[in-house]
Amino acid sequence: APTIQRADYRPLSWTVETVDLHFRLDAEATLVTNRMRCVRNRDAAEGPIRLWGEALERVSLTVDGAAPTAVREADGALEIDASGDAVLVEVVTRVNPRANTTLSGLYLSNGGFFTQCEAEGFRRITCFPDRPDVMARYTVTLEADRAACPVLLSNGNLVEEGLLPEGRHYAKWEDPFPKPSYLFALVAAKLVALERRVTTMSGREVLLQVWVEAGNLDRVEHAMDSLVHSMRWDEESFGLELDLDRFMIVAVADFNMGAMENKGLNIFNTKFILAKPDTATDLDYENVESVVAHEYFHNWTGNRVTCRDWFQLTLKEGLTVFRDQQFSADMLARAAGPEGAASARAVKRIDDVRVLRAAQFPEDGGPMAHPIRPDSYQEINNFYTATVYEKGAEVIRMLHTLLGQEGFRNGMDLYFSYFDGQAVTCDDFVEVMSEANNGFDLDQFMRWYEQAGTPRVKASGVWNAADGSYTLTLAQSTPATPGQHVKQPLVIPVAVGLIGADGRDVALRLEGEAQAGACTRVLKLTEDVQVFRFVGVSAEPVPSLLRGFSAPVILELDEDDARLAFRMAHDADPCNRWDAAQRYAERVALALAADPAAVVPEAFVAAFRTLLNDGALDPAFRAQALALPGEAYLLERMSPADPAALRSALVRMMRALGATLAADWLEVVERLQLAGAYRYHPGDAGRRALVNLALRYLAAAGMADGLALAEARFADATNMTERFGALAALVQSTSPARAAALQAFHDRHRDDALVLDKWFALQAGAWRWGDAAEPALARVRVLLSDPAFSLSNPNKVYALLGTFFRANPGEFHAADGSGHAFWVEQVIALDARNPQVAARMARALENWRHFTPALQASIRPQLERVLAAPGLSADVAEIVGKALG
Ligand code: BAL
Ligand code: ZN
Repeated sequence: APTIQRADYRPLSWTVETVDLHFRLDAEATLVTNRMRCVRNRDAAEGPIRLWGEALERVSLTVDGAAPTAVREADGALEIDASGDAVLVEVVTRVNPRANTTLSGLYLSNGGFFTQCEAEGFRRITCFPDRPDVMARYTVTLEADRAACPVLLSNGNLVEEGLLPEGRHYAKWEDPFPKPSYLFALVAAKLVALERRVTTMSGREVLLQVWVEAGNLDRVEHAMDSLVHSMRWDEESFGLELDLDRFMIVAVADFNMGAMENKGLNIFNTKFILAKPDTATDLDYENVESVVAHEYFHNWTGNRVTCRDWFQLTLKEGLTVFRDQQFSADMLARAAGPEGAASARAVKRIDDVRVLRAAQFPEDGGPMAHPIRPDSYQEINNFYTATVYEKGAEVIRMLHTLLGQEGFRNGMDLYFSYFDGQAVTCDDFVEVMSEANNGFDLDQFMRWYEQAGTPRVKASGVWNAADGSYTLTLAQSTPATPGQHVKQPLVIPVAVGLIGADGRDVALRLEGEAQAGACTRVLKLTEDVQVFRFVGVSAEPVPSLLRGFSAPVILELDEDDARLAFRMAHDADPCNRWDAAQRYAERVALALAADPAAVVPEAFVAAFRTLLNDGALDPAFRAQALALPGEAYLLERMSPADPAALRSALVRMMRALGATLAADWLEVVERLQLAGAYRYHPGDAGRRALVNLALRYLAAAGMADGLALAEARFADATNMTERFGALAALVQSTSPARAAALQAFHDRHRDDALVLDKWFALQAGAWRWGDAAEPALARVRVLLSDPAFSLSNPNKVYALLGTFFRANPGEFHAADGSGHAFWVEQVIALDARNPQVAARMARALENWRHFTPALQASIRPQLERVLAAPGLSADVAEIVGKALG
């Protein structure tokens, strides 16, 4: 596929003012009549009207009612010569929703019609200048069989509905706001809604609806609450109000992404809507809340102000992820109450950092490395990445840190006042942030948008007893990434604290300052190397750097084990306290991986025990700090990456920590186990998380008491968090109860697709705990033929194959290459149905060059096989081509 360059952006010669769409919905032959008023763009070079179309049959095309005089096909688009300043183009297309297995464009799910248009799905429905800089007003008429599709929805307001002959009916919708085509949506299905009426900050009454299949109506309350909370939060935090009279969310079981922010008609993967205690875990509840918020927040950051082109994706995604992270932190803090608020925020921050390290750091270190604002792509669907989203959010967070809460808010206000209703760029955003803050210099900061790769900050500190000074030297560098060999220094906010021997923070005073100030301060690293001198430091301090993970960098600091243990016990910054535990665990894991005879050091177990038994610490925090670092992250830190050796190390660590601390873990279970009805609350969730972790360690170590507890808890659990936690502990052990528990879980939830996803994922992710244990691949192959499994449903694919490929490296990279051969089979089978999903699975091997020579030798021919497969999609070709490139 051709490579598209950011630098090649040109405005279109013709844009669209209004679109009048008529759908005659039919499962195999839907007729789409599109009447659009095209207007000449005076700001662009002269040229033809350009309309993209894909996977559709063009039935007719007229311009001002007549056959156009000149029509050509060029670069996949129709080019129509037109004269004057405005013309009416009518194009009629026929599409086949049933045959559309890509889930992009118009497709069927369980007999209903749904759409997904971001990024380029609208062109699979009708011919259109399908780019985000074409913002038009839409009127949509849907016509369908009344019995099969009693509910007909589209963007905006319902203006008309009625009956038609032959059992059909119609509905007409009007969206008052101009929007890009990627925000178009329709739903025609058999659904029911939970409704709520709320009043916005300006006193308007609005109707909120969450639409689901009738059998799911008992699990939408939490999504509705989340929506109401999101609305309030955006009003209070940013002064942003819902701008429509009606806001709809629809849940669908077949969906490529998590959810989609279509104007006034969000469409969601059921996974991020449906939640009730018996079927959803605390994590599911949390995810529902944050995804509902994310999509709702897009109404302003994405929809009212949108992206000029797809290279600007982080303009809306990074900003909206930042907003949903702030929202979740506020919600958790509020629920935790004044005493628990700080810890609840920290736990959320740690979660976000964990995701960034597990998903984004490896991306930044591999063949797909790209700046948050990429310079080129072959297939835009491949760029809905952890870099654009999560690192993008970190970049916004740094702006927030540099400008302060108020400065950031002023920038946001100015952003909306300048750009409401427009399609803009990341430069526009950063410039307005500067303008709203007295011209705050953000020129160098823009490099965060330009450079790929995770920067390293190397820190060293020297305490001088003679003059009581502490000199901190910070040096930054960013490794070369594909196509980008030379890197410039970035603006890196480094939040710093100095911990005294008593474990308390020292009040900081930089040389030249009159008096000491706060205990944490943000140093601005802008050069390759910079020296900061603190004075009035009477004893040698322990530095705590990058507090709150103040920048998306890798901090390199020489710390011995004793220092890490000290920070695990005393760092006042919870993020860094967690990080100290992670660093210590990483060190032990890598040492064990390098030496099969090595044992887990006693000092490490002791440091772990101190944290575990620190009753002053929030259980949620302890659960975070005592969980071993993720395998994906550790593999990235290992050179060469050896998944089998790492797995063996982690097994030994789990067993040692489980066995040596058995009494402590058992006490945790005893003390923290909850009775009473389930409620989704951060305090309760933290306790459940720590108890589940305790069971994991005990079961891994094969402790009889622990296994008995897990079995009992599995049998008696009154909610999914506990039931699934206990099941996971049993599955990750040699317990003979394992198989029966899996079967019981399956039987109990056999009709629940989302719960079965958990069942698939648990087995695909299982480690091998005994010599006799079945390899995960053998189990995955069996499950592929399970009647509940389907390659057509993305959730199933992510649960079974995604978990095996991405979350079970110790098994996937089996030395005999069986996992890699299986990967080829599955990627090719998926690609024929759904290239977006296939490409996500394909990414599981992109960092193959980090692996041992033996694994590289096993993987390379498999990548080559995929690349040579006939009819390979552009999506997978880009991933595999770059991996081999
Ligand atoms: N815009 C695609 C889904 C999301 O990021 O909200
Ligand atoms: Zn988004």
